[in-house]
Amino acid sequence: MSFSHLTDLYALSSRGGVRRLAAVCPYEADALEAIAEAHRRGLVDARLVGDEGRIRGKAAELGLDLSGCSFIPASDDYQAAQLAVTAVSSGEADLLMKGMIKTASLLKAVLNKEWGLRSGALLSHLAIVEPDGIGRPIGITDGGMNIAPDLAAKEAIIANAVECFHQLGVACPKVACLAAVEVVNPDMPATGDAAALTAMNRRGQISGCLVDGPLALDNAVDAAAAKTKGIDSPVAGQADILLVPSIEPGNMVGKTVMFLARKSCAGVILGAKAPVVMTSRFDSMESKLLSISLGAAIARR
Ligand code: COD
Repeated sequence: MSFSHLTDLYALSSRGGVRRLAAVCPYEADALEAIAEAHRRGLVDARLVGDEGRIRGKAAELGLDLSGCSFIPASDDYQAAQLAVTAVSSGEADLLMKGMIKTASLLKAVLNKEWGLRSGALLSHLAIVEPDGIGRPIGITDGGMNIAPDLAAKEAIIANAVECFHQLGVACPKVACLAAVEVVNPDMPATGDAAALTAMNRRGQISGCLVDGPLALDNAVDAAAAKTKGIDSPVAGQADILLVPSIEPGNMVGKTVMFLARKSCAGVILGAKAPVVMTSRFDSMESKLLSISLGAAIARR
């Protein structure tokens, strides 16, 4: 099964059986609908963690059948995060999902030293989109967790995204290190990091993928743009993964595809003991279902 389109995540997630999902504060309609649909499709068994009355009330309002889901009652967001994270770290659940709780609050619970999901690796966010005209899924990392990664953190962020693409069946993903230009400019630190990461890949320090940069967004994803600029690169025009210099451009590139081009997106935190499905309150039901599918596709039972 190849990963040629974002919707292939549905089939990829159904390999290897049902995964157990712990959802933190799933109070909004799209999240509950996505969980119910993932359950109906046999992708996940859901544990809904939070205010049980509020979850049941919302489900009744939406006419959703939650009879196959179990509940872990929690009195507030903090307790819900702790109970859900603990369910995953203790092996009772295979993946975590963010509902109506602040991103930073959930990530702090995930990073908790006693009961969190630290693995020893850097945790990072990966968003996968499929813009019109590109014809393949494109990963964007990290627009959701690491605020201003240094070179070592960027290496770890690439490793997480590459491992995820391997799990999805992409044997040697092409990683473009994005900047504003295609040459090293000492006044633009992202270009120096991109060149260093490229050299690290060529010397075998970063493996399992092809890395090149600095590349601007147009010539990273668009073969005609790369050709027009005369860029000789194994990645230009064919990138599967875009490494962004910091959280702001990463967040904006992902949200541009979602909110200006009106496309869906699958988002997940990688590098922890288990995947963390990360969606925003305003993401569509389809984005939430794709995100659950991505998490389930890479979760280990
Ligand atoms: N991977 C592994 N360990 C980490 C990571 C990481 N990415 N980040 C921090 N840690 C560890 C540190 O080593 C340390 O032991 C502990 O966690 C606390 O580190 P701090 O003090 O640097 O981090 P916090 O707790 O202040 O913040 C961590 C957050 C992830 C909450 C913070 O980086 C953050 O707010 N990121 C942005 C999240 C966000 O708002 N996203 C919105 C986009 S939708």
